[in-house]
Amino acid sequence: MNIYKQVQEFLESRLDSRYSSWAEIPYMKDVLPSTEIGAKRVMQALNNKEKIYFVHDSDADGIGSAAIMNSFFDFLDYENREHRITNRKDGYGFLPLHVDEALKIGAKLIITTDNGITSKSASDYAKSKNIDVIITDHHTVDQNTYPNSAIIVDPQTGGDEAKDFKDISGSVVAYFFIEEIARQLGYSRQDLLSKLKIVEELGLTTISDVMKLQHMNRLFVKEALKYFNEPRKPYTEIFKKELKYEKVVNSETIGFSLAPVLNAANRFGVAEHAYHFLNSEDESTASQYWTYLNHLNEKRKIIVQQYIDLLKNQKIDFGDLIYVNLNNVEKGILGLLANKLAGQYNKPAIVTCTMGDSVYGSGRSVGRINMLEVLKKAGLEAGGHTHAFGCNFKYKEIPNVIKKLAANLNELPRDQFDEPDKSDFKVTFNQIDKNLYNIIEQFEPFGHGFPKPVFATNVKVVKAYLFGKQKNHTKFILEDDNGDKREIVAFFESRGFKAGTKLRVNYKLHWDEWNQDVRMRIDQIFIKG
Ligand SMILES: [Mn+2]
Repeated sequence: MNIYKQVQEFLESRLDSRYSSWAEIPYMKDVLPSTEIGAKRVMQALNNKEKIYFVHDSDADGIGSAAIMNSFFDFLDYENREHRITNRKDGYGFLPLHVDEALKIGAKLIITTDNGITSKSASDYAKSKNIDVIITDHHTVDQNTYPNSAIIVDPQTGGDEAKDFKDISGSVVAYFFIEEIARQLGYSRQDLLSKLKIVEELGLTTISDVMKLQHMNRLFVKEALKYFNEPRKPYTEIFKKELKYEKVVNSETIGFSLAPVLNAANRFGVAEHAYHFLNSEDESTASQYWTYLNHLNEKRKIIVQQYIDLLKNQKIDFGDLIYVNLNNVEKGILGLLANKLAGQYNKPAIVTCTMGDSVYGSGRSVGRINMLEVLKKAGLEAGGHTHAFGCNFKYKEIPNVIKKLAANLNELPRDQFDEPDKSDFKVTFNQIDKNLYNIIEQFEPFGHGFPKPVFATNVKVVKAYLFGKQKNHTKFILEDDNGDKREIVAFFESRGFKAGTKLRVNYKLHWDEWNQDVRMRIDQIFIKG
């Protein structure tokens, strides 16, 4: 079988193509009955002209939900409402202080988006003050801690019939919720989608919250990309104009160039500005917010780099663990810093900050190491994922924790620290051409849960040189076993390779808009001697 056919069949077998049109997607009320109950409560609020207070999370998904809610209630001409984008400095998500704010403005109903499922105390407090709460969220939490005093519209709390709704962003949950309100008001899904310009946010948040690009999520991203490339809103117009080299907005552009900029505002406690950017009424406003958000994003990069420089003179390397505790640091920086350190040392990294007599932090793993298990084995409380997690412990326990974690990591087989080989096809350079790229392109969008195919080739280094402002990228001329030479780039690869070195390179194909040609971009390098 030729490579074209192999790649085609491979991608088809990986793809979950259900719900490729809106008509195929069930109504959320049919798989999660609380959707209908929550919407009825909103109908009551609309009829009685009650004040509604929205509490949105502060990351890109939270502000995407805010934009969706805003657009819907504007469409309904319902002005008796206020919103709050949570602030990381106050703690995570919906808190009792937001109930106090709701009381102050005389709200009778609170609706959360992209957060709230962990907010039992705030929800109970609202109940005690006769304020009803509707929680719309997509996070998971232990059933024992559900905020049962609220109406919970979170597919994660639903049964097996809701399983296809368990991998959607918080903004998509918010959309399906307003869709039910609209349905009760007599609007069909098609009516609503044609009246609200919100598909952009459904796709954007699917990418920014790293949801799997399978089944209905693919529809959201595809439709969003259509409108990102033919903008109908000031912010998408500005984003497209600001793209310098890429020209075309795709899932990678959104993931690498838009989502981090929106999240930068959150990290500095001014997520409200990201919300204003999405809601800009004209291009000049959108442009000003974009400049400001970009400035924050650059500032974030500089701060991370400053810490990296500062840490060069400190003891942070404890055998198989990188650990550092900082004081007076923006919490939003911890994960970014851990990520950078883990990459630099190729060891799991934890960065904490002091809070009273405890430390609170964020960590990143490397290779195949499941850090949640390593932490658990050391008797530590942790949450999150195997490779990106949060943890906390007592300040005085720091030396003990380092010792235990380093010892546990030291017991692991060494190959656990290496990335698994991600290649899908072993090829020679003559098999890589535009036709192959065209086949792959038909399966866009790619991303989490549906990655681009990875090609592997045995090569010899002809030439390798570092480039970029910080000289941290490598441009290679590589020769394969047939003697074919190709120029290939490896980003964030600064080891430096001598001519003649034998390697096995894993790479993905990209389209180069400038030169109208296929480019290879290296993901993994294995030295063969
Ligand atoms: Mn989210």
